[in-house]
Amino acid sequence: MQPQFITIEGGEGVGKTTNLQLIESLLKQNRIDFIVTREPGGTPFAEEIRELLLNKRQEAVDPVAELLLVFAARKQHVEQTIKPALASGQWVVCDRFTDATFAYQGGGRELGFELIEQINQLALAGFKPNKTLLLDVDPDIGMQRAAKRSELDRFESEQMAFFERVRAAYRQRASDDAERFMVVDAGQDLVNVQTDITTVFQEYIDGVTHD
Ligand code: Z5A
Repeated sequence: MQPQFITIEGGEGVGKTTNLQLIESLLKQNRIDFIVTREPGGTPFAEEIRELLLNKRQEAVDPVAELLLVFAARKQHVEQTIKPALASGQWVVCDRFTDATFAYQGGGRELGFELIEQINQLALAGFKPNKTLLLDVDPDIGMQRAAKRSELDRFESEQMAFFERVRAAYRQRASDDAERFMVVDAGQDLVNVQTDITTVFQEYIDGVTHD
């Protein structure tokens, strides 16, 4: 069985953190050895870049400068954490990856997909997840959830139009690569969201492990 690289994506307050725990328990039930990691971050160096990206600051951050920092962190993470884990036979579950860059920098910051694809090829040469769970929710609902949870970071402090563009870009990615994406309606009650995730995720695990 080929170790799988799985990512979880979605806008603010979609419930990635909440549902990661469910995914971890499904993998354990299926006796799969795995690590959980996140982006931006996943190594000490990349976690420092995460701080730079998320901290609120007076200075306006140029969108391309932000994009290059995201990929600097990602390259380090892929080489130091993700590829070694996969090579040792472990599955990797990652909270956000390159689809987030298409959504936030491509959509939210309006840099478009082409520039991101070019840098993606340069940095990662086509390396991408085997499966991606996209939790999709209306940004109004997501932001209400995120605001209840903690102080808003630099991204969460954006205007609603930014989050609408992020959502549209994620949905575009999902329709462009429908085989890789599992899309779940995360606007439902948590019980129903988790029922849907369990169904699609178990089906996916069965497909991979019974090949
Ligand atoms: N970023 C970027 O710009 N470009 C990139 O390439 C990458 C990232 C990789 C950090 O991400 C930021 O980096 C991110 C984009 C940018 N923007 N921001 N901010 P992050 O993943 O660390 O941050 P986040 O999006 O804020 O994720 P989070 O803090 O982990 O939130 P979440 O996982 O989506 O939600 P949650 O904490 O699980 O749930 C939020 C609350 O809602 C919580 O109280 C839950 O109990 C509740 N909840 C969850 N599901 C439900 C349902 N179904 N019903 C009701 N309530 C619910």
